Amino acid sequence: MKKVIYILLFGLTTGVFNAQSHPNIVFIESDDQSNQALGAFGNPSMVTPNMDTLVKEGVSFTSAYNMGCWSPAVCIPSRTMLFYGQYLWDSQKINKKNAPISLPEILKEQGYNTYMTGKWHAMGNHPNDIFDQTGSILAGQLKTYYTDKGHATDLVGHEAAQYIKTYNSDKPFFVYAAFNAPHVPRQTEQKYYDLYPTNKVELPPSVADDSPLNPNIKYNYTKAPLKAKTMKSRVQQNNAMVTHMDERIGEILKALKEKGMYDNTIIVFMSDHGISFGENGVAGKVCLYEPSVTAPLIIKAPNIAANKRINERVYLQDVLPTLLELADVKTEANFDFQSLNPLINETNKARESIYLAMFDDQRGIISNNNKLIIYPKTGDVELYDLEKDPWETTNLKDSKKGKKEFKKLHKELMNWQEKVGDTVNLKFIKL
Ligand SMILES: [Ca+2]
Repeated sequence: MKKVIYILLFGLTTGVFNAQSHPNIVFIESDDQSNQALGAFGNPSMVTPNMDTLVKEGVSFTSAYNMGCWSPAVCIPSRTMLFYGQYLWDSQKINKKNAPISLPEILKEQGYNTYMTGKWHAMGNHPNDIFDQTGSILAGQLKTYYTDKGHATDLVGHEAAQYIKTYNSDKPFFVYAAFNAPHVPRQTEQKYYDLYPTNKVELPPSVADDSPLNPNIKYNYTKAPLKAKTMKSRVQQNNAMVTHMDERIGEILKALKEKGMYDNTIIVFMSDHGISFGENGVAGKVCLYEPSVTAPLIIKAPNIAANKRINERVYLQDVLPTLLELADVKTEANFDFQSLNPLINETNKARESIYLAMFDDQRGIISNNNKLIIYPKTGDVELYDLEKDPWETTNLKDSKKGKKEFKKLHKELMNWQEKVGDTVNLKFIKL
């Protein structure tokens, strides 16, 4: 104890704990990357050595959820929730005039230099108004990846790496590098496609060839009947885009190493949400099935566990308060999302349940590995045991277990509705 007090006093008197006491932060976000598109998350066919390194050296969350959407561009809700920390229902009210303080502004207040390059797709203020400096600001939906400054994936990687390599300030930095990859239009070089020949692509058991489209999903980006061949081709393109991006992530990590900053920088990697390639009759992302609604989340930071995998269910946007705590940044801003540090440090458990909502036509809840999906417009109900059936292939609604679980989950769903101000009528839904 004496030693701790001495270090604290020494720090105060010598000014060791000035602006330098906050670590640098590199926050890398990808676009529409599911958990299946990352090698270390359990897909050995993926070539993602740099993301795999982050998994090995950090804490990864294998069941991190995007709460949902009010827009078919699911990116917008996901990123708005991330930057302002409010749940879906308050986030959708955010505009330029009423925007709460955002992540880069909070860090700037604490003495950070803030920089972003890449995709911007959130409500509220323009990046030029909330970051000190910006590189190329890219659209939410690119018409083509081939810009006049090169491939968008290369551009974002090069710009982020360049910012780090040429950084020359006593202040800590926050770099937000937002790749458009692997979002459509999926365009990359042949050498990346060649890594994933379509005859080697394996689709999960929830993809049925020549199957009808899921009637409850409005935004379904394929023709009926759904073809396995088409889905394999999309998976190939998607995975090629991810490997290309992984190389650029490697460039960013290399820049940190060359500056001697790698070990003392907080590095976050996440995607805004996942995507479905035919699972449960869906090609797209506006649904509550696991491949679409979950995405990778990895945090590597000084003084936290390495190679730790947390399977408990969290929200992707829980990373906001987590990151601020890890950087020892104090703020008076209130967040709906919760810090993951108690879970990382094993001092507390995850939430009792995860609530999910897409427009007014899909609601979901997951508790104790049981997942209920309700489609209020049709009254359809699906119930899955995610432990035994992670691909959601067997609807348990007519089983004894299903009937019992429905009551509990339905009640929990209504509790969440009250808490967040969700007015969609679910009372009439029965089994
Ligand atoms: Ca997205």
